[in-house]
Amino acid sequence: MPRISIGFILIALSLLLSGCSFQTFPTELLRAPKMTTDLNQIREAVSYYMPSGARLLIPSRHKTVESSIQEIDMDGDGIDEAVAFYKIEKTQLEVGILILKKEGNKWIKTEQYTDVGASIDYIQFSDLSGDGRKELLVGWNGGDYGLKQLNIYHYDNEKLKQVGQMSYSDLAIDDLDEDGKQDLILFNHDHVKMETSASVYHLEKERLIRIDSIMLDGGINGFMNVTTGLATPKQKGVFAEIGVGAHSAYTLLLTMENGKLFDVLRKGDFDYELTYKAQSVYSEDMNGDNLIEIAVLEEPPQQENVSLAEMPWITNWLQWDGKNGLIPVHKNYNNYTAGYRFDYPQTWNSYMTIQRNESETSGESIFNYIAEDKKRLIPLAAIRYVDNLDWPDTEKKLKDAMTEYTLIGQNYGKTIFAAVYPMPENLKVTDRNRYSNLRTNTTYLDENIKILNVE
Ligand SMILES: [Ca+2]
Ligand SMILES: [Ca+2]
Ligand SMILES: [Ca+2]
Repeated sequence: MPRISIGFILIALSLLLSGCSFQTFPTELLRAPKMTTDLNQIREAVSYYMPSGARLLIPSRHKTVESSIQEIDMDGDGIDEAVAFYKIEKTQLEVGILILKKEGNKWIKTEQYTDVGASIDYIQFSDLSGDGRKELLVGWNGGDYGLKQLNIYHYDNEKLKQVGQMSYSDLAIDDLDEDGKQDLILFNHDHVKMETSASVYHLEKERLIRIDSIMLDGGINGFMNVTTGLATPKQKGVFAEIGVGAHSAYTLLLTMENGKLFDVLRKGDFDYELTYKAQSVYSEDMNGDNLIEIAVLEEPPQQENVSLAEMPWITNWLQWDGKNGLIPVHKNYNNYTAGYRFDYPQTWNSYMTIQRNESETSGESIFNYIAEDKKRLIPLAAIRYVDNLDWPDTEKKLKDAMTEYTLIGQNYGKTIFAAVYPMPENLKVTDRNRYSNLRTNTTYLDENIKILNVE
């Protein structure tokens, strides 16, 4: 069964919501139904308590929290409070946190906290101290040298109290060693001193305690993405995509055991060739088996005259082997111009290559069999896209030519469709046999080409 892309859900939701008069965020609606019934009331209460000239803030980067108003049980009594973040437009560095609780039918203010910051990078609610109540973690943008500042607050007797403050470039929270205590991992990259480090902290009572720290590659551009999850069925890890050079990247995998951090895929002197890629691709659980895969990019055969920017990369998804290597688990072809992902047939091998031709309004990726003579390219399938306006005309032509095709969907104003080619008649026996083994059909293409997220 095809996995339903988030993009699809978002499109469906935005259609459902088009009649609403206030701005809503899809994530809020995907949670418990109570969100929708109370949300308007909370929004009204929040705007009542906000100072004049203030506007709500949304974290700029981390998508863990997509809304500026959160419903979360801060004091552990089983009832959700509402937490809002705002900025006062006139004073550039003043930001506010507002906490409301529900009394009877009304939302009333319990805390209004003012802090220094320009905008919000990150918001998270996590029980770092392990007392059953969640701490509020806010990452403020605007520090020196591009560093951000993480402030950690307890919520006690309806008041916020700052219990920790650290600078960071990127961060993650998870129980990495699965000992029941949340681990806070902070990455710091100082591009002036050319130093990078990863440190893990615990919050003990009201103090941040550093558990371990390791040095990383100092000569990097910075952190592009950080995610945590299972690296093997038994071990969690932190996966970080790190930018190097003009457009390249590598993925760092950190694990934690007995209070120590391990940089498990590093070879020798900050050599990460195992996960190096010419363009960044973020780690994710791409096959739905609950383990996070790391992506590397493979150049298909016969691309000698193709520039790196135009390369039709095949994405190879790899899992950690639990030691210092990686195991390939899946391949796909991603087209970010049209926004689709094509899960490669298992039978497709080194006899296959991809030709990609793209213009402003249309494009095609042709999947070719390389004949035994290594010269002739014989097409098996193609994924194409045209401007939505051109689709009726294109469809008529496909029908007139009796092309075997399937309509995949629409993304970024483009219509994506896939076609299969008939086998040419004049093939030699070897080519005929190989070509037959590689053949695909519109049912396979329909199920294995997915529209990528629309943001
Ligand atoms: Ca509560
Ligand atoms: Ca832990
Ligand atoms: Ca997976």
